[in-house]
Formats: sequence, C-alpha cells, structure tokens
Amino acid sequence: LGSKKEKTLAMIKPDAVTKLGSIIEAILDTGFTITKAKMVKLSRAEAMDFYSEHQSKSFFNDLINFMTSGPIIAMEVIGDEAVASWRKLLGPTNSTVARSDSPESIRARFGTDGTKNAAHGSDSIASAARELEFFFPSSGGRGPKNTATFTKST
Ligand code: DGI
Repeated sequence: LGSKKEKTLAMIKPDAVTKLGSIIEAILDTGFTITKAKMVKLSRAEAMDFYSEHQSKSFFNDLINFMTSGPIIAMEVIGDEAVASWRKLLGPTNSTVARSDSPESIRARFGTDGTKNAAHGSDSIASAARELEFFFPSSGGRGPKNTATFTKST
C-alpha cells in the first residue's frame, strides 16, 4: 500500500564494470527487478549528450574522459519508488564521502573518488524517462551502437 512501481536507469560506470556480479547481487537483494541490460562503449558525443546538463561545470571534461574510458553497463531497473530507492543504495556522489556517510552503499563499496564513483542513477522520474530512452529507445534508433566486451583477469 502506498508504494509505487517505477523504472529507473542504473548504470555501472567504467571503473566498476569488473564488479558487475557484486553490483547486480546488491540490486537484486534490494528487491529490484532488472528488466533490460546493455553493455556499450560511449563515444565522446554520446557521453556529452547524456551529461549535457553538466556541460558548463568545471568537472565536465574529467567526467567525459572518465565515462569514455571503457565500457559501461546500462540497466532498466523496476521496483517500488525505484528512482529514490536506487539513489539511496548508490549513496553520496563522492565515493570518499560515501565511505564515511553510507559505508554499505554501492559508491562506498565499489567507487574511488568524486569522479570514479562506480555507478549512476537517474535523479527524477523525468530524468529516468529521458535516460532510459537514451539507452533503450522505444522507436526508431537503437541507441548507443558501439558494443563492448570486458575481460576480468582471474
Ligand atoms: O547524480 P550524481 O551522479 O550523484 O551527481 P551529479 O548529477 O551532480 O554529477 C554527475 C557526475 O559528475 C557524478 O556522478 C560525478 C561527477 N561530478 C559531480 N560533481 C563533481 C563531479 N566530479 C568531480 N570531479 N567534481 C565534482 O564536484
């Protein structure tokens, strides 16, 4: 009662793709359902489009360099209040802050610092709709097209 099923975009960033198994485990353990997934290598133009709201920020170039440094995994995640709930599981933006304020969070566990912070989550229902359309277009195009493979050394 009172809960609302929502969709959000969960993205594993280049620094955490080798932690895929543990991150998916955390997502499923929290009660979300993963309904779509795609691994891609973003071009600079695609990364700049995805993060266009930050284009005037001082950290924009670092952000784009990082987001194009390797493959990412985009997932559609569904659950009760998924937008806020996934952001809570992610933890604070900066992984160093996350380790002190929210040590069980994804960014605390798998991220490094303010740029390399392991994962992304849409910040509103409207952003989720835009970001899901970016990776999983409902009509016409097929979204970012450079498929990617990662190899984790064992
Ligand atoms: O929604 P978030 O990812 O938590 O945060 P955001 O939308 O404000 O910023 C998007 C990404 O940009 C964030 O995950 C990491 C990077 N970023 C944000 N603020 C800073 C930053 N990177 C650096 N280096 N410094 C910042 O202040």
